[in-house]
Amino acid sequence: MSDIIAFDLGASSGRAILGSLKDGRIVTEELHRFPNDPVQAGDRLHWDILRLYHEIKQGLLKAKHNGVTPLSIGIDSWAVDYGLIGRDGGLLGNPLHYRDRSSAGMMERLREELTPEEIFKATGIQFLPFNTIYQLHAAKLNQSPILDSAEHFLMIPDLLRYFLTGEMYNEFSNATTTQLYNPVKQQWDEDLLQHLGLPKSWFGEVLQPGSPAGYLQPFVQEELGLGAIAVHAVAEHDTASAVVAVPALNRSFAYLSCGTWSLLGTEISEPIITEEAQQLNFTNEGGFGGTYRLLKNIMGLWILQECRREWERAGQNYSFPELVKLAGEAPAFTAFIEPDDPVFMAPGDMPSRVRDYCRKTNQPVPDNVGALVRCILESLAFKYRYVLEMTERLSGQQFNGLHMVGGGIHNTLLCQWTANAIGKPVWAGPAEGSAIGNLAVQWIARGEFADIWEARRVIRDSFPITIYDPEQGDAWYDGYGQFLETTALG
Ligand code: ADP
Ligand code: LRH
Repeated sequence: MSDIIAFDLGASSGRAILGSLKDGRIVTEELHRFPNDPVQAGDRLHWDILRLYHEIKQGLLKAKHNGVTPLSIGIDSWAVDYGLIGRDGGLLGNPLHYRDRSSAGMMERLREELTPEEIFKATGIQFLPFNTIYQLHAAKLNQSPILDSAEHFLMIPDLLRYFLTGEMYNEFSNATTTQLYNPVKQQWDEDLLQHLGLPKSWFGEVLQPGSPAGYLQPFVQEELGLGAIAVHAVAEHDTASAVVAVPALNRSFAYLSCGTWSLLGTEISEPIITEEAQQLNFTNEGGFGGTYRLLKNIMGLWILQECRREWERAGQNYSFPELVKLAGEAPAFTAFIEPDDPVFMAPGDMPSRVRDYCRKTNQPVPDNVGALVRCILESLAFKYRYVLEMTERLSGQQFNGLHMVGGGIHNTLLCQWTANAIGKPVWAGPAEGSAIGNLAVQWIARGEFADIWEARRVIRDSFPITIYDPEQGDAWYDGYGQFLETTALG
């Protein structure tokens, strides 16, 4: 009996995946999948946290109806976002979405008081305008009334785990993404908290991934008709879980976790907190077993998701496979964008923003859906090469290929174009990386796997990996030059 459940909440959708071990292999079954639709209310963009909690309970009920009693469950989600708990134990307000506009400009505001060197030295975390530190600074400056009643700070999976168990803990991998955690001192950075005027008492005990984190509390047991199921803190940052699931055979590997965001980097054993890392705006996010993820965020398939949403609003419905097909039929290398231009960060009319970018950079303006999608996907593939080369420089390693995990690997054109752009093979799989990494950490905690390397070997044997060898080398080499020039990255 090895049945356990991973709840994996991405920025675009969530799922409950049942995992079991049979004959030395992992077998997974999708119990439940649900959209994760943010809610704009007035001028605020929120996550629908109670809906997400409802969906987790639906997942548990579906397991029960299938006759499964899991031995353990774990939750992972996107990073940086949080909720505050008041003195009565209740959630204060609805957690904001990291794309909410209230944190815009806050990184710059805080830099007037603390230098980037000070913040990076304390945390090793990349400067992203929506990091928790800037969200909390915004709440302070806007005199958010919930700060007055708050007693505890919980990140999204901490919060959902708390709803299930009644116990409050902060999990390590997610805690590091706040840019408030000091990986050298291995604790919340008291100087930063003090500077921001945030009480230290809000920030609780930090659990390592793989730690026991309680049991379903009696209310939940009664409501769902279930017993006291064990809950584990897994690598609760979805990217941390995704990297656990990279089926690498040796310690030196590069990965691309490809979903709403594209996270490209390598796994290291000590954070690299140097001037060069700061200059290149790399991050050192905490992982399983004391590892760190040296990586950079790339805007990713978010741009395509938003295009699709905009076309849908205009009454044109395209599935992702249809969009990929149209891109494949469009002419190559006609226009590029810099995917990480801040103009692509906020939700909105993405096709117009892509066209405006091309117009402003004196490129042909993509005038149909296929051309526009091709422009986005080729630009992403080239940006992957750019960041892979930076990762090699910074980590002092040479990679002979790139592992891709996440829903983005269903986009076979993107996988092939990434191989073409980097001039090295892409090994794609598994698509449900975060959920599988979540399961793996629970099995390690339960003693089913000796360590992460055994888990990775079993993952490699259990899920198909598609190999994309680079093609059309000369054309993609020239295309990269064109990309660097038009995006001013060169
Ligand atoms: P997240 O966890 O961030 O919500 P996922 O890892 O689920 O994201 O990946 C979602 C993305 O994967 C979508 O935005 C889409 O671009 C891509 N994708 C998913 N399925 C397909 C498909 N069948 N064909 C092409 N792309 C796909
Ligand atoms: C990917 C992710 C990423 C964070 C972002 C907020 O889902 O967790 O690692 O930077 O969401």
